[in-house]
Amino acid sequence: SKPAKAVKDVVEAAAEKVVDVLTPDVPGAPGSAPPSVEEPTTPHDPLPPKKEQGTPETRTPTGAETGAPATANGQQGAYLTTSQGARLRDTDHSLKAGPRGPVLLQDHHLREKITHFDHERIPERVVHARGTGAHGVFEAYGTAETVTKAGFLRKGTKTDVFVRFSTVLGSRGSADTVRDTRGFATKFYTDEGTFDLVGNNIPVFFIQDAIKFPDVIHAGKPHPDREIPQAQSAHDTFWDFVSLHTEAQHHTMWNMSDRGIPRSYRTMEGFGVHTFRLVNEAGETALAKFHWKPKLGVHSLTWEEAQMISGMDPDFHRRDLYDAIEAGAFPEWELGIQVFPDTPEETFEGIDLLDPTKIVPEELAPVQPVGKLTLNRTPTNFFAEVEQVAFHPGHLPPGIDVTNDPLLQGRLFSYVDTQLTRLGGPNFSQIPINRPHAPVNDMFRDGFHQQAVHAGVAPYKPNSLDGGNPFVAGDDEHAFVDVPVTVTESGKVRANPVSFDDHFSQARLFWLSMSPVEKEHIIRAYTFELGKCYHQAIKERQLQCLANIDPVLCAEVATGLGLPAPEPTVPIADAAPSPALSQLGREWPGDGRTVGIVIDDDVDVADVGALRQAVFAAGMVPLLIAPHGGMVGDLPVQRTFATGRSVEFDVVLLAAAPAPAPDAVPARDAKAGASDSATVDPRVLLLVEEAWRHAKAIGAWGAGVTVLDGAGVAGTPGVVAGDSATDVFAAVQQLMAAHRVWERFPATVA
Ligand code: HDE
Repeated sequence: SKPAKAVKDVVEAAAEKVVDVLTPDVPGAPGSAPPSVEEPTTPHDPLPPKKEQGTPETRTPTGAETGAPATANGQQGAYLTTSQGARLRDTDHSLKAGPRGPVLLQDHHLREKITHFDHERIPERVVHARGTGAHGVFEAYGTAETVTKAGFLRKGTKTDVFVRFSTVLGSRGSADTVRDTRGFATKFYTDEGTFDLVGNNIPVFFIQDAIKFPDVIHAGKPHPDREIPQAQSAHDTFWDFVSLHTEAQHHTMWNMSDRGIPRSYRTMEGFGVHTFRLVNEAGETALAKFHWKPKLGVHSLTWEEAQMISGMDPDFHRRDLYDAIEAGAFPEWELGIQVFPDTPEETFEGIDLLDPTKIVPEELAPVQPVGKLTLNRTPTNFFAEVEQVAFHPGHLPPGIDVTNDPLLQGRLFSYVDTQLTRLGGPNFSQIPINRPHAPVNDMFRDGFHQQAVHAGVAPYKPNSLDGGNPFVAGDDEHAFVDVPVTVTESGKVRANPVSFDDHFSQARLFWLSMSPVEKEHIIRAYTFELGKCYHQAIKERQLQCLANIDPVLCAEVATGLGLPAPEPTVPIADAAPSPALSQLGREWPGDGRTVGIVIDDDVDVADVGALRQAVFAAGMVPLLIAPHGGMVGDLPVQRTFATGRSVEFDVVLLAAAPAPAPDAVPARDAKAGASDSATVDPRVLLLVEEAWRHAKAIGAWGAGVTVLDGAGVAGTPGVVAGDSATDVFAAVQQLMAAHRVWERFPATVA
């Protein structure tokens, strides 16, 4: 039989190998001549930069050109060298006292290589350790010119940017699709100095005062005894803290909503969170909040998808971002601002603008677009760019100033401080990714990892020896001006304004703004997370918080936990919903979406080939899934039934009904009553069932229609059976515009 023959082949091949080693005239055998394949000795040019990668920064920290050739990169010349540039003829063997002798201490190449390796790691970020980044450009519309003099917001100005996206809680190697807040940090290399907009994908924060940051992070990080769970909020210490420190309830509600599990970094909003103070040319001020609006809309995973992806492809978001950029589907966001009058109270419509646990609904203050961000280049080197990039909310250009938000004030200290340890000293702004694109003349000198060779003798002011250089700028020369805001006359206190005491009204506002299906997801998320807690008292205390936000929400979660729903202890707030907070009800472009197409050796190859082209033409990515790898006709197979899983695809199309393969692992029992299930490969049925459960559009034609019957999904909403691939894809595209087939989700609450 077939398998028996395969075993025989393997045994024979192994026997031949054994003989090879023992026969001296075989190359590589003991006593034989050295292998004839030698290391290439003809020099080749160093690796060229990847497609569309520009050259690295060739400016010194003072902004001057280094004189380095435009092609300068980390590897120069064709030969392997020591770090001092001496050419090497061997990096595979250490220097030994004879072939069988001990290794010699004098082997400076060995010691240099191993020592450098030993020190390759730097401390990961204490928060936001897991992330990824991309380069791009920001182009201003000019619409903000009346409120800020920031040069990069002047009409038509183009500014280089680097963006880093991240999760907050997990370690550097943790999974991308965990339930968490996402960081959205943008470095604008403006001509007037670098501006860092260090924001999140959630517009509010857990705490109102920076002094609580270590507390909330200690609570969210893994338990100190066993160091579990990794990158999760579903554990006792997190819910212990947020149920006691109730100002966290609004942010927590966002985390429990679909915002906590984005579909892609490309489909996330971003928020500056704090209120900033803008200053225009005339010196007039306004208060403002920053928003990033994704061109593709705000979309999320379902919880089951997110969990499955964590195992199947922990790098899902990282891969998605790079694949999209490298395929030319450049992600775009509009930067927008909500602008408020700068009044002494610093409130708008009764909302305290200094309280970072509050939003201002867009219905009250529209988000006005001021420019467009396009990410168009992936990093050349992850460590040099994504790991070493250092953001700081205090990196501000003229025209943008801070407010007294006590969270922002604390951040202004933290970000420089953390880089001293993480990047090893005070010269981190000289690392290429952190170098400003504006000239720098800061009179800072020396320190660890100093890269510059500063000239002159007088790094102090005033001086006469360096001719008085450098000079301070006047207002006309684009100086940064600290707005002379009046400071309170109440004296020093460790206290918050009274308005900061309202912890529930905006959590309720968010809840009331959700559609039924979004509410259902929130209920399930709370039920899951609290269900993972061991301490009864913590669950009860969080239920009390939910009772103070909304009795229906509380009752549903309490039922799921098998606990009684408590009565509210505060009056339920009278909150008006903000429809802009819901992710449903609009239509969005499908750029960069993944279309899984099930085929087998019996499909009409020309038909499927044409479909692939149509998918590409729609700006989406087709992936062919077949029983085996390699080719089907002239079609390249990208996934097999063994390597592909439903969660990789935004939509599943069926051109075939592949029969069960002898090696297929039965993924499920044949569904009772479903016809044809035994004739279709169970992995294809599983693919369709999962796609259906995750409310994805499904389409089939020809033989593929059989699969719909087998999976028991034929005729249900969002399942299209048609005569031709073209018709089915057109119908499915319409469904995709709404992101999901929402009616498939049960909704028990109105
Ligand atoms: Fe951060 N935060 N943060 N944070 N944060 C850091 O800086 C901190 C806060 C945010 O991709 C750290 O370089 C304090 C709010 C992002 O490199 C650290 C407080 C918001 C990133 C730090 C906050 C953020 C960080 C860790 C309370 C949204 C990733 C490594 C006052 C507006 C940046 C680092 C990147 C990173 C401190 C609160 C966003 C320790 C003390 C609010 C996106 O300095």
